[in-house]
Amino acid sequence: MRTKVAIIGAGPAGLLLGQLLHTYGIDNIILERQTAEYVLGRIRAGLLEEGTVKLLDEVGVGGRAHHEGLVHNGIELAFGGARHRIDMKGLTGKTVMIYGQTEVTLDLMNARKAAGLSTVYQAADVRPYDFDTDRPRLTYVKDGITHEIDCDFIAGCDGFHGISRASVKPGAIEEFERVYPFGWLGILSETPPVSHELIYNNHERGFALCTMRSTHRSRYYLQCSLDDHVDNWPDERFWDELKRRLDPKAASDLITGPSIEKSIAPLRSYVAEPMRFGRMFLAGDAAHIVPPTGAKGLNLAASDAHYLAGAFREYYDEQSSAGIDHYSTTALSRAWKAVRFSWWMTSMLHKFPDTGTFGARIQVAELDYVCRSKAAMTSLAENYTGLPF
Ligand code: FAS
Ligand code: PHB
Repeated sequence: MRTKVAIIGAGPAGLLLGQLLHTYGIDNIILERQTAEYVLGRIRAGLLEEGTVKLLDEVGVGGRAHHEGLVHNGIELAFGGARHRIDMKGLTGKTVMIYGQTEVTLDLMNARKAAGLSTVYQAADVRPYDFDTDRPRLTYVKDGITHEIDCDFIAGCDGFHGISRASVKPGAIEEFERVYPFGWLGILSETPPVSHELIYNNHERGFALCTMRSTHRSRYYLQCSLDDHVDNWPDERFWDELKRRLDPKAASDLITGPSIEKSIAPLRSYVAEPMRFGRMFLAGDAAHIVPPTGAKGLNLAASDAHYLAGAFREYYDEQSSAGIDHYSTTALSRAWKAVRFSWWMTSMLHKFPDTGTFGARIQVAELDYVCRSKAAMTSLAENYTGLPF
């Protein structure tokens, strides 16, 4: 079989790239090792930048997000028992939207299916070959049969543990990483959110985040140790600990209920440079990982897809390689700014065992400065709502 662009991975990066390419009339196929149900079952991101919503609109998939998504004008930072609102819309004119990654993925999957585009789920043992030549190809196994795909380009949208980055010769990649000494224990509950906007809590017992999926479905996170396990956290313990980390009003307003999902995610910052290897390009978590404190992971996957689709469009429509030659530089420039912001939010809000009481005072001083300075609040709001593409 032959196609123009072979995409590995049906997460947000791969699905959005595939839909953008379809919109530009560029033939593509997606190879996904899991089932669609498995991909949809992963509970991950929940917050979209305006730029990401605009991309969904560009591929005709934004309707349900506009109907069901919650537009937020601000967030709150809580420390020392008080909450401080950052008026993002007032400071930058921009907002964010609460709309779960699961819904984004479902909308993109449905659009792809409706357009009759090729997606191979349960594609096992995907292997990219000859991407350092002008005749790259992929093989994969489906129902015990090995298939081969000849293509012009390969897009590695297969996440942090995918095959595309792993297929690059080690000397060809420079990696930058910071692993944080804690994780996030997340819970999903069919309960009304404690507040109409997100609350990021710095507390001496550890970080806590109050977020949501709708007006009747809440998501909460607690900083936890890396060797912790979900089994150590029955619902009652989770709710008790969350109340201890919230300000008094939020603690008294909190409505608890049975969890419908509970999981622990490790936190790391990671960037692989470059994001292009001949005719194979990395996008999304395959190239970079951010701690979710800045709500950037899904949104970076979207901006990578935007840059890469534009580069392929230039190649096919204008016979120009300028876009593909500049893709890595352009995508890394925006990715590193999101990596910095996510690191800064994580450093300011979490309990770090090794920085002691001095570190805790520095955090409170930084939070106090941010919440009193229009310039500092504007900088936070600019980054949180998403820097320009
Ligand atoms: P994804 O990992 O989503 O998708 C990659 C796809 O490739 C997967 O479907 C995988 O099955 C497939 N694949 C992998 N290897 C393959 C192979 N060899 N062959 C074929 N297919 C293969 N971001 C936020 O902004 N906010 C959050 O709160 C947040 N929480 C997160 C919680 C967790 C537990 C995790 C892991 C991530 C979280 N993220 C969050 C980040 C997350 O949303 C990612 O940024 C986002 O999924 C990136 O999308 P993709 O790059 O498409 O990668
Ligand atoms: C979420 O809703 O899952 C979410 C929102 C903002 C974050 C992290 C996670 O910073």
